[in-house]
Amino acid sequence: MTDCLFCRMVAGEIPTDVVHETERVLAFRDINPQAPTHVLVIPKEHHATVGALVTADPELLGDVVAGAHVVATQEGLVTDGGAEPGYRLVTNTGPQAGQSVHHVHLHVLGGRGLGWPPG
Ligand code: D5M
Repeated sequence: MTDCLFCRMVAGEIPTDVVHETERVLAFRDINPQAPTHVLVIPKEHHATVGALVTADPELLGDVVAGAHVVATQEGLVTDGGAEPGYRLVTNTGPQAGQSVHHVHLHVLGGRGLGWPPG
């Protein structure tokens, strides 16, 4: 039994709205969506931050980014620089960035205009 929320979701202990899954990656809808599409993409293996993940297993980070691309494609957000809507990938690291779950995750955000710079 782990106290990591996302590890518990990987283990099937908490209801999870899964939109994409591979052997090593899970993608599910954020419980508090900030845009029409707001999906979190995580490695099933626990790594606290993106820095920890890329240091330990850069190939797995690639798998997570590939998972985000699949999700964006499924959601109709992928663009080649043309008129398609596009999307944003965010990974918050540490308290000043607002990381609240210490299991690395990519936010896939899209479906509305997104302001820049972020708050
Ligand atoms: O993002 C952590 C994100 O995790 C935040 O957007 C809410 C989301 N969250 C928290 N609990 C759940 C559950 N149970 N299901 C789905 N999504 C969840 P951070 O960048 O760490 O602030």
